[in-house]
This record gives sequence, structure tokens and C-alpha cells, in this order.
Amino acid sequence: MRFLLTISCILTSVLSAIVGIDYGQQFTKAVLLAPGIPFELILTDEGKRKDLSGICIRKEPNGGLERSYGSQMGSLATRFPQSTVLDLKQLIGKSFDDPATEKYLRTHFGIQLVKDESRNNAIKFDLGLGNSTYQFSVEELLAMSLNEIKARALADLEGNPNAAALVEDVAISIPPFSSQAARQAYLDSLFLANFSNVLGLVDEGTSVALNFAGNKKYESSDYNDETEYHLVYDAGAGYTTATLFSLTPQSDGKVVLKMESVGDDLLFGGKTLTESVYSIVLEKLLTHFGLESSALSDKIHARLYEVAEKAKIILSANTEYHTTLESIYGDRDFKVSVTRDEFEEINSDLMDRVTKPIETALKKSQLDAKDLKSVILNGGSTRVPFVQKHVSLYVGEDKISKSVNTDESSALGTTQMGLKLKTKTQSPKDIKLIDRSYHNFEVSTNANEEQIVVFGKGTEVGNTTKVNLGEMSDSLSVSLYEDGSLIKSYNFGDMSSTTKKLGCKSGETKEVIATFELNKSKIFDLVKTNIQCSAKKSGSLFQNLLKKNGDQEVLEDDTEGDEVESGGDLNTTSSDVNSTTSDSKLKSSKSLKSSFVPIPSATYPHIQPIDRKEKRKLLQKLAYLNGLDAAKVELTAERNKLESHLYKLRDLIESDKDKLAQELSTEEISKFTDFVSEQIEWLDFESDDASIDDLKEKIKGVGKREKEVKNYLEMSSADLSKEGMKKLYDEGTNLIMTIQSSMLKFGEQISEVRKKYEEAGLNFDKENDRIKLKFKGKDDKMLTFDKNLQAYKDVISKIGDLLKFSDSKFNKISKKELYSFHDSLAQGVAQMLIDLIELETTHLDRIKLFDEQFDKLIERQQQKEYRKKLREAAKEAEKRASSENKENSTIEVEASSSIEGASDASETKHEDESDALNSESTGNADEDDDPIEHDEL
Ligand SMILES: *[C@@H]1O[C@H](CO)[C@@H](O)[C@H](O)[C@H]1NC(C)=O
Ligand SMILES: *[C@@H]1O[C@H](CO)[C@@H](O)[C@H](O)[C@H]1NC(C)=O
Ligand SMILES: *[C@@H]1O[C@H](CO)[C@@H](O)[C@H](O)[C@H]1NC(C)=O
Ligand SMILES: *[C@@H]1O[C@H](CO)[C@@H](O)[C@H](O)[C@H]1NC(C)=O
Ligand SMILES: *[C@@H]1O[C@H](CO)[C@@H](O)[C@H](O)[C@H]1NC(C)=O
Ligand SMILES: CC(=O)N[C@H]1CO[C@H](CO)[C@@H](O)[C@@H]1O
Repeated sequence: MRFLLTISCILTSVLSAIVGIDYGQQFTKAVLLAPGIPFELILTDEGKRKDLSGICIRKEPNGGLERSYGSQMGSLATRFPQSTVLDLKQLIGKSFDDPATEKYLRTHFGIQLVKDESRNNAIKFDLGLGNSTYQFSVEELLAMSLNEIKARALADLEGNPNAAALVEDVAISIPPFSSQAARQAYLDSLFLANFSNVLGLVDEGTSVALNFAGNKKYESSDYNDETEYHLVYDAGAGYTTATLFSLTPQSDGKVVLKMESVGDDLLFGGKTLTESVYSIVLEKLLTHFGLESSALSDKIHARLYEVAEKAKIILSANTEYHTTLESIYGDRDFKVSVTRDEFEEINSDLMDRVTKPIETALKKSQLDAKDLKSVILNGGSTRVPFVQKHVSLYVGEDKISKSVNTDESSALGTTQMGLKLKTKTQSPKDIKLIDRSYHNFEVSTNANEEQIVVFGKGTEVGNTTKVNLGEMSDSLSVSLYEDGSLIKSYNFGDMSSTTKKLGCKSGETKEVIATFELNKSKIFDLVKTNIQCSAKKSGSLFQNLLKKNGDQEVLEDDTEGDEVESGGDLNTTSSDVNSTTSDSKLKSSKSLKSSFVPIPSATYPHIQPIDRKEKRKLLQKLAYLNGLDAAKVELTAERNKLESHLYKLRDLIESDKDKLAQELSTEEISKFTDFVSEQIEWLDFESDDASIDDLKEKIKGVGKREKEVKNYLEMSSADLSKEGMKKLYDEGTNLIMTIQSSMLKFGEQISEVRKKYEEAGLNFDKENDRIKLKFKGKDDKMLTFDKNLQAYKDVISKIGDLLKFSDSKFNKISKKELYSFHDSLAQGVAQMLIDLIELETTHLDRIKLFDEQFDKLIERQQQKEYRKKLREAAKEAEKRASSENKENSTIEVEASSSIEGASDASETKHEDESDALNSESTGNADEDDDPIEHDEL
């Protein structure tokens, strides 16, 4: 774990936590990194290390929404197919018209998707909530799941003393082939999930490679500049990728991790295998009951699908799978079995597809399977024996890496990447990651529809480049492409007024200079446009790709990673290098004029990203739903509280019914029992619409009854006879005496302190004022103490009056009234004891302060004397020096050192403290304090 050691140093500078998320089609894992929490899995509420990717949203009877996440959903997925969203990843960045949508609907029974026309046919889920505000976009649903992870991370951080409970930094791993639309959708979802600092998107192969490199141990002899190739084979639920990367431990001690190439099969994954089992099971069911597929409901399909999923997993380890589907059709059961032979038979045509991505990746880098040092298997489907077998056959059994816990390596690697992006530190031992583009990114303009490559395949990400888009015409539009297909267009419209203002000289041409970026999340965009006058006759358009020079901080390192595969796509004319680095330079050196043109909002051929205003709105909407959830949690807590109070009251009445019967009539008792049963009934059957306030009100009511019942119970055991009351009276009076003698003692102690001060010639009153100031907050307490004492004395004197009654008159006093005196006295005693303890503590604190201050003042006095002596000694020396003027100042040195020797180090320290004390006080304590006059020495 060399990597972990290295980062633990960096961690001290990371204040808030980083969350790295591996959002899989089927399962999600997330890792938390914070001071004191080094790379820990964020567990689910049930303590699991991974959670199902999914969400179920249903309407509650009172109109609210109930959202269940991941494994919390339990059987909801089969019971409420329309309300359950699974495999959402398939739809991220997809439009309603995409073939993926149709495919999704084919295997997700009961799901209703709708077109969001305001966003160019983006997808919304209609979960059957009966209100269009509650149709959710893919981004919103993803955001809810991500926000739930954030909530769990926050819960983990609470109670961690080293880190603030703050989770704003996030990185997420995504499929390497993700389109620009998908990447944007991930970013928007993270925003909606209320992570305020999105560190970046990490390609899945890259995250696993980073984790692999971080865990690899190198001996010093390994730093020999030799490159090894490794491959991540990642077969998840929905797709399969093979990511080829190289590791070069350099002689300078750095390890370079370079992403080389990717092969993928977007249609082959665990789901493909599940679907094949599903088709076996479906076929058997239809034959068994003699049915057509159309006769089956969505629920039956959903159950068959669930069985197919289980069978696929069981068949990884066993050769056969049996189950019985109870009441699957009407009330009829269905027994079914699937064998591994059947499974492998139906999948035999998939064999090639297992290894195709590896072949593609190797071919792109012109390597062979034998060049691979190891193959890292990742993703649930690599555990299917059928898949593992074919990969092993292709690359060789011995290449399969056994060293990594791959189930979590993507989440871990994503978090490591997050840390890299956040701290930007380049410690010498750090792994230098060179991540690259797997696509070509091109541009065209209205003036020239031919696409030219801005960033070719293999370009290192985090690059900014200026491109001369050629001579300006009256209007301008710029289109961006990914591998030839349009991503977005910027329509600048009529530019003639802008160009006119520029006022180029005759003979000069107006050219469009555009700055493009390929950022670390691999998003390609136009970031700046300028129009400039150019004296140079620009030959054919697009011949002039001006190389950037600013933006250096974006580029990690220019000297390495220059193996750009497709450098040939770019015809860079070096003549213009540095000519556009700064506009002012341009003007002065070449007398070129340049004008900055604001970039208009883009238009999209496919789905349109959520615009800013809408994002704000959606964030509010999700916050509103979170608020409802929080309120629901509180409501449940209040209900539980009410319930437990009610049962406690019931037990109280039941267990001591006899005692109560001594004080109360049967009717009076049943008034209480009826109250309890009414309330329990209300809670069970009528409280669905109850608000928190309703419940709080009820709890108060129950509490009042509880107190009454307790009073009656105590009344029955209290001694309320005249003798009993006399005893109580005597005890109460004794307490008053104790209090009074304590007060007296306190007073005496303070007098002693005063005496001590005065004898030492110190000002007691000044210190007293100062200390009083410190105890200012306690004045209120003193007031309440006086009030309590007065009330207590009143009760005592009232009881004293009662005791003066004749026996016959006393016996006529009702038990209830007597008990009320008894009760108030008991409470008064308790209160006075508490007050007395507090009073004593305060008093002792005060005495302590006086004593401490006394010692300090004495010390200061002594020091003053030392200094006086010192000055006298100095004067003495001076006198002697002037009389025997040949003498040097050696005597003075002697004098001062001897005096310093007398006052030891601890005293010097005390002096500092007392000075601090003085400055904290009003300041007038300094008036008689001599400053140390060094120049006198
Ligand atoms: C949909 O829900 C919102 C928010 O609860 C509400 O304001 C609106 O009236 C509802 N619309 C319909 C058609 O029920
Ligand atoms: C940045 O991109 C340009 C254009 O593709 C390329 O020429 C240049 O080498 C890249 N820089 C780095 C550091 O990769
Ligand atoms: C470009 O300018 C930078 C500094 O501004 C300089 O270091 C570099 O050598 C220049 N490159 C060329 C090709 O002139
Ligand atoms: C987002 O999170 C912050 C805390 O990190 C919280 O204060 C804020 O209320 C949240 N906003 C929304 C809209 O959920
Ligand atoms: C004074 O001190 C200096 C150096 O400390 C020494 O050289 C000298 O002899 C001393 N005495 C007189 C009288 O200057
Ligand atoms: C249009 C153009 O100039 N293309 C040239 C780009 O550079 C390659 C070699 O680097 C030439 O072969 C092309 O003719």
C-alpha cells in the first residue's frame, strides 16, 4: 500500500471529504476519503459494501412521495414495476429516439417513458405518480441516488473528530465510451445531487488502472524505464470494455501510467446472459401452460426476469438451477430448472463477443496478447465461468491477475483520481497519469463545412488549443463533432457590426481564432473566440492551426506523453506559434487588432443539457423532496414517542391498579384507561394525516395524564398523617438552617481572604470587582436562588400553619390538598439541594481565583523588588565606573547576571501569565507596574 502511505501526507491538507463513486448499471459502490478516514467504503444502511443501483418512487396516501433506494427496495421491484427504476445507466445521455430506449423498454416491463420535448426529446420516467411535476428526468433520478450516497457519507463523517461533516467533492467513474451528452448528463446529475465541487469524471478502465498502479510494489531496481502493458477487462451488467494501459517506472523515481487504447462491446454484458436465461425460462413456461407470450402480464415477466438473474448467478457455481414460481399464472405454480449445459448452449454464439474487446484494444495499440504482463478482471460478469474461461483461453491463464480486489477497485481508483484532481500535487513518488482521448474531436464552420480535427485520438486530456478558423464572413456558426457526428453548434449570427468595428487596414483580412478545450472529464468545447485583423494572407482555410501557449497550468507536463497517435491529423504551422499568446503583444508586434466575441448558447442535435435556470429549479425540487423525507423521519419519531408514552401509561395504570383504587373511584380510573385506549386507537387507525404538531400536542396530553397517575400513586404511599407532615416540616426547616449556615461560612471565608489581601498590602476590592465581572453570568442564578428559597420558605410556613390546627380540624383537610403540600415540599427540597450544590461550587471557584491571583500579585511584588535591586546595583556600578573611569562595564554584567540567577525560570513564566491576566482585566492594574527599562542596564 505504498500509495496509501504517500497520500496520508497529502491528506492533512485536504480539509473536506472526497467521495468517489462507481455507479454501475447493477451495483453501486462508493468510497469516502477524509482526514481520519482513509479510503473507506460507504456502507449501506444494512452494512453492505455495495448497493443495488436503483430507486423506487411511490405515492403515499397523503400525497407525498416515498422513495426507496437500492436494496431498501426489496420486493418493490416486482410488486410495482412501473414505479421502480433499474439499469438507469443504460439511458444516461440517451434521447427518447435512441435505439437504446427501445431496448430498455423491451426488458423493463411496466416502465413508462415519456419524451421531454423541451429538451429535444430527452427521456422522462412516468412512474405512475399521476402528476407531471413528478415525472423525472434521467438526471434527476440519478441525482437522487447520488444524493443518497452523499447523505450516507455525511452520516459516516458525523462523529469523526478529524474531519468536518462536509461532503462537497466528488468524482465518478463512467464508461470510457461515454458520449459528450452522457458526460454532460453525469455532470448535471452530480450538480443536482448537491455536490458543489465536481472534481471530474473518470473512465472506468482508468480508475481500475490507477488503483492497480497505486497498489503495485516496486523495488528500487524496477525503476529502469521499461514499459509493461496491462489490460483491464471489465464486464459489467450492460457492456464490456477492455482498457489497455502501460506502466513505466522511470529512473527518476516516477511511475508513468499511460492509458493506451480501449475496445468495447456496448451490447454484451451480464444482462445479455440474463436475457438468454430469461428466454429459456419463458419458453418453458409458455410450453408448460400452453400460452402465448402476450398472455403474460408485466408482473409475470418481471418475476421471470428475476428468476433468470438468480439462475445466471447460481449457474456460475453449480451445474443446475431449480426453483418453483408460486401462483405464477392465476393460482398455478410453475417448477422450472435450467442446466449449465443449456446456458452454455444458448450462449455459444456469444463466445467471440467475450474476447472481441480485448482484441480491439490490442489491435489499436499494435500489440499482441503475449505483450501483456497481466489482465485485471473487473465487473460482476467476469465471475461467470463462461466468461472467465474464454478470457483465460485468449490471453493465457497465467496472465489473469489475482492480486486486486477488483470489486471495489474502480470506486477506490475513482477516489484516488479525485484526490489527484483536488490537490494537484506532484510528489516525486506520485503516479503520473497520462489519460488520453479515444475519439477524434472535429470542428467545422458555416464558411467551411469540411471538418478538421482539433483534438485527435490519443491527445492527452486537459489540453487547450487555438485554431484559426479562417477568414470571417458576415455570419458565423461553429459546429463541434465527435468522430464525425455532430455534438453541438454555436450560432453567432450576423457578425458584420462586430467586424466593422474592428477596422482592419486595407490588405488585412479578418480571421476567426477559436480556443478549444478537451478537459480532464474529456468534454470537448469551444471556450473562447476572437476576431482579428491579419496582415498575412491566409492561404486555404484551416491550414493554420495556431498552437496554444497560455493555459500552461492546464497541461500537466509537456515533455512526456508525446506519442500522440494521430498527430498526423493536425497540420500545425509553426510560423504562428506564440503570435497569439496575448492580444496586447499582437497589437504591438504585428499591429494586429483583435476583438473578443462572446459565445452564444449552443444548439444540440440530440438531447439538450438541462439549462442553468432549470437546474436551479430542479435542485430546489429535490431539496423539497429531501425536506419531505426528513419531515417524515421526524414524524415517525414522534409517532414512536407517542406510542411508547401511551404504553408506558397503560402499564403504569395496570400494574398498580390496587394502589390507584385507594385514591380513586372505579369511574375515575376508567377515565384514565379509556383515555389510553382512545389514543391508541387514534394512533393505529386515524393518525395518517396527523402533523408533527398534532402528535406533539398528543404527547403533551399523555404526559399530563402520566404525571397525574404518578401523583395518585405517590399519594397512596405518602405519609399524610399529622405526624408524617410534622416530620416533613422538621426536615424542611433543617434544610433552611443548613443553607443559612453555609451562606454564613461562605461569607466568613471571603472575609479571611480580604484580611489576607490587606495584610499583604494588596487591593482586595479591585480584585473583587474583577472576579465579579467573571461571574457575571451567575448573577441570574443568584436571583433564581433567592426566588426559589423564598418559595420554599413559603411552603414551609404554610405547612407550619397547618400543623397549628387542632387534630380534628387537621383531619378534615382533604388528602389531595395535603398531598399537594407534601409534593411541593418534596420538590422544593430537591430544588434547594441542587441550588445549594451550585452555590457552593461557585463559591469555591471564587475562592480559588482569589488565591491564585494572590500568589501572582505577591510574585509580581517580589519581582518589582528584584528590579529595584537591579537598578540600584547598576547605579552603584555606574558610580564606580565614573570614579575609576578606566574600568570596563564588566561589573554591570556581573551584577545583572547575579540577579537573574536569583529569579528562576519558573518565576519568569509566571510573570508572563500575570501580564496576560492584567491585559485581560480593565487595564488599570498596570498603573503601578514598572516597565522593564533595559536601557538603564
Ligand atoms: C402536481 O403536484 C404539484 C406539487 O405537489 C401541485 O402543485 C400540482 O397542483 C399538482 N398538479 C396536478 C395536476 O395534480
Ligand atoms: C494539445 O493538443 C494539440 C492539438 O491536438 C496537440 O498538438 C498538442 O500536442 C497537445 N498537447 C499535449 C500536451 O498533449
Ligand atoms: C513562446 O513563448 C515562450 C514564452 O512566452 C517562450 O518560452 C517560447 O520559447 C516561445 N516559443 C517559440 C517557438 O517562440
Ligand atoms: C446542499 O447541501 C448543503 C450542505 O452541503 C445544504 O446546506 C443545502 O441546503 C443543500 N441544498 C439543497 C438544494 O439541497
Ligand atoms: C575593557 O574590555 C576590553 C575588552 O573586553 C579589554 O580589552 C580591556 O582590557 C578592558 N579594560 C580596559 C581598562 O579597557
Ligand atoms: C492539407 C495539408 O497540408 N496536409 C498535409 C499535412 O501534413 C502531412 C504530413 O505531415 C502532409 O502529407 C499533408 O499533405
